[in-house]
Amino acid sequence: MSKIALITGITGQDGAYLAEYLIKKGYVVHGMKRRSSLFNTDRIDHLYQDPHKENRNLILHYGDLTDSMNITRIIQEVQPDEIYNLAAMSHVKVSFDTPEYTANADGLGTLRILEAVRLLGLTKKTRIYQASTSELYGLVQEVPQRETTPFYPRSPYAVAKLYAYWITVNYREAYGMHASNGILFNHESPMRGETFVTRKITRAVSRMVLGMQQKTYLGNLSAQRDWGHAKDYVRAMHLILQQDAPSDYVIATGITTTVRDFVKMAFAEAGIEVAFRGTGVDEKGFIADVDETAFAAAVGEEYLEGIRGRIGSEVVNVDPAYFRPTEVEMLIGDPTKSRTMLGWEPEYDLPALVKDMMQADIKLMKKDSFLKAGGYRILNYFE
Ligand code: NAP
Ligand code: G4F
Repeated sequence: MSKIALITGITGQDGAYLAEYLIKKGYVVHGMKRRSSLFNTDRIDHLYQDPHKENRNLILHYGDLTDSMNITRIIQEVQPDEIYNLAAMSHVKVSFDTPEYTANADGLGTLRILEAVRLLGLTKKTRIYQASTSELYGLVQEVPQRETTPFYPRSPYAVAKLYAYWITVNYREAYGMHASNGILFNHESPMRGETFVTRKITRAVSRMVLGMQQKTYLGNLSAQRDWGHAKDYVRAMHLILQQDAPSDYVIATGITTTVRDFVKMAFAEAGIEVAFRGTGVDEKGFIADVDETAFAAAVGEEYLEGIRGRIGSEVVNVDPAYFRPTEVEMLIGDPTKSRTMLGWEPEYDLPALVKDMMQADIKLMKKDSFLKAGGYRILNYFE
């Protein structure tokens, strides 16, 4: 018999990678997706199966974390062996604009799942993974951050996730449930949402090298993050639920990098050296040099003329609109427990992640006729 998994947030970055991973492992995967006026299944379309096909291994259900009746019905129908609760309003800056909704979905949503499993009598059958976050460490109390580091959340998102973390621990202790938190540090990929900083950068740099955009505006360039690849991190989620006993694990690379250095690395993928001058809101990034051989190999000879004319010009400005009311300045995780207890090792380091994202975005921008014609997907200015 195949194992049955239910993934909330299956249409998101992690949900898509996890669904693919579990299907390859022989699972039948059920996913919760939200009703939307536009298709929101781009990331899992390659896994989609016609509902008329028998023995499908991917089945989608309409649902929402804010609707407990809906959650209970889906869990009752699916009778999952494993639930991966990945759904969330996951953007830290947006959570300052939608604090109540964020608390409802990200905090209470987790309670609704735990309580449904308990009321349905599935506490012994169903294992639960809760998508906890390094944002819990916020104003960091220890460097690097490990499972025992005290939390100090710095956004409505992180505070909602703090509730979700502790209610997961509480249901584990109160009812003996196999419920675990993965405290995941930032993880990125070519499927990352376009308003998170890494993808915003790789998209913008790809457009700039192709002559489609002049510059990009960023917020806090000195923020430091421990960035890994989402493909590696979904393997850790699965490993956590395969352990005999539930527990909480930090999943991280152990290396931290500034946003500024991520910008330099993204441009370097296209053979371009970017330097920064000035400080604070007056800091500017500009093209210092171009390695034409590397540029031609990464981008294409036909774009060389355009980039030559841009040496010395500004490519990054700071816009305070992207600053957060309370910022998380630095995150760096200590993955010792996950390495020793789960045997988890990431395959991608940061240079490999940046390469993967840049190659995918250059390809995407080249083939997207809408973007090429000057169209631009509308981004909320404040995200
Ligand atoms: P993501 O790309 O933003 O995906 C979030 C998913 O949640 C999407 O499928 C979204 O649906 C769904 N969703 C949002 N609100 C919902 C609601 N009220 N009801 C049902 N579904 C809802 O996020 P991600 O990067 O894959 O992250 C997955 C989880 O890990 C999130 O809980 C996030 O907070 C957490 N996390 C992420 C990171 C990271 O670096 N990526 C690190 C630590 C923890 P739509 O597609 O319809 O929007
Ligand atoms: O890419 P970010 O928006 O990710 P953030 O805030 O770290 O949150 C992500 O990782 C968390 C794990 O720690 C997840 F729980 C959460 O769901 C999400 O996936 O911002 C990273 C850093 C921040 O310090 C931000 O201030 O980049 C800085 N930044 C600088 N300029 C920017 C920008 N962030 C965004 N989104 N846009 C900018 O223009």
